[in-house]
Amino acid sequence: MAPKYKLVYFDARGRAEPARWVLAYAGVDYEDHRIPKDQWPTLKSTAPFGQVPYLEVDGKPLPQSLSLTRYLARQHKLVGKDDWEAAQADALVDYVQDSLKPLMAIFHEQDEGKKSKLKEAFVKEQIQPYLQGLERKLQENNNGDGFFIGSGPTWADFVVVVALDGILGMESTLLDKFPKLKAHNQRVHELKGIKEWIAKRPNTPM
Ligand SMILES: N[C@@H](CCC(=O)N[C@@H](CS)C(=O)NCC(=O)O)C(=O)O
Repeated sequence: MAPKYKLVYFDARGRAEPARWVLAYAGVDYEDHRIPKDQWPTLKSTAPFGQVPYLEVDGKPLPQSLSLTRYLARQHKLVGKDDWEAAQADALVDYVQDSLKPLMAIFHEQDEGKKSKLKEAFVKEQIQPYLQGLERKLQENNNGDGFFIGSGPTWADFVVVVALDGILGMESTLLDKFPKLKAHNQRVHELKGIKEWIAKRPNTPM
């Protein structure tokens, strides 16, 4: 029997969105449970490691966004065709995490003037070498006209596109100098399951 999945997070895309894309692409039913922020203080102690997201599989909890997304991807054959491809996908996901490190400081900055300066430095400078790296990596496979690894999408494509979508929200011209990445972004958005999810998902700022 198919396992029963419940994905627990806040009412946001954030760290849960790549897992939602894996489930959407795989066509799997699940409960997309969104905790209202005001209920979090009472629920925090019930979450594994006191954090979200976590995934319940037949009632058993699995914490850590990347671990649970990788688990779902493995369950639904979205990690690549062998260990080498799976390692390539892992490396790409780690690279994306590196690229997002400056976002925490932006998120926590209270002073609006400083916040907008940090944002500008992020989109104009800090993220740029990572975009170049992603463009180059994409080009190494199928001339950049397919997906990052192998012949079809892996969860790493979803992690990249979800992250870039967040940054495109800060700067809409972000990918203009990266034609392969830009086309890849559209290609992933058009995938069956992903397209329908994006059309129906709750509209949240993050
Ligand atoms: N490394 C963890 C980080 C989880 C995390 O920082 N979660 C935040 C929301 S994005 C959270 O639970 N914040 C509330 C809290 O820590 O009380 C993951 O990737 O799942």
